[in-house]
Amino acid sequence: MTNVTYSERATNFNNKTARKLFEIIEHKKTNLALALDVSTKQEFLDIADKVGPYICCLKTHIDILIDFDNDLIEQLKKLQIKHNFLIFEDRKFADIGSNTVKNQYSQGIYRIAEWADIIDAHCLPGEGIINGLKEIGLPLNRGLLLLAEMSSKGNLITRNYTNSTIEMALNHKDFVIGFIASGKITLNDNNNNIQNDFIFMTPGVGLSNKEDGLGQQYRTPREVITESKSDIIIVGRGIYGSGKDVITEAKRYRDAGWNAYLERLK
Ligand code: 5IU
Repeated sequence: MTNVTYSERATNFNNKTARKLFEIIEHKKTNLALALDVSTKQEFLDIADKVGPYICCLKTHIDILIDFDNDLIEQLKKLQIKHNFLIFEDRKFADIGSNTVKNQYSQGIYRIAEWADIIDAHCLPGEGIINGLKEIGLPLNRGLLLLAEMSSKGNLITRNYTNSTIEMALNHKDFVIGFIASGKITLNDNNNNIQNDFIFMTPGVGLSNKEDGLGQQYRTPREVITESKSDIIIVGRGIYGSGKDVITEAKRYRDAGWNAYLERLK
């Protein structure tokens, strides 16, 4: 089960965004997602252009940018076509499903639904949040990730909460394409099919640091991909942190992530 290739996994999904993500991973031979939490448009576009060739997915926090404008989105879309990656807005929706999350997703100044292939949500409000987001996202062939676990120290997510999140995902396999988690997780620790039917993306990945002093906890690509059997490593400051050459670091993480995957396939 854990030695299934990314291309084989793609066939388990009807959702077009999920299939596209696996295609990009296999084509570019990278399971690296860049978490680009920088505050200016220029820095954002510059790093996205430099790192674009080495990633399958660009994870944004669009509300961090101090000079956000519509041109940024136009430029980002051009880079997406140039380098072939998906865009994941890590918005972590957490409000009630009705008009609130629907409007947060499609309206406001960011109009996330127009440009983000992937979004994520907490299931704390109940299944309505998925229904609300799905009304907007599914007609656009978008995909949703559910927050099943978090990498930060002392987070309040319990095993029961994770299990309930998985159950909600199973009811919405057309739109929920996967989870943010520390690795491949299973329902009630049973070895069931969710491992192949969902994408697992893991933040809190670093080759040098073990923590950031503010609660973030880092594990290596090998721990995440080979041992915990996740699909995608999400790396931020390990690549663009101060004094780092982003291209050198992006290649280093891409190689570490891909070699960890090849090791798992053996
Ligand atoms: N992120 C986490 N942990 C989580 C979730 C999201 O770190 O559990 I859910 C986000 C926060 C940041 C990125 O955007 O992933 C990690 O960035 P660094 O690699 O710079 O720590």
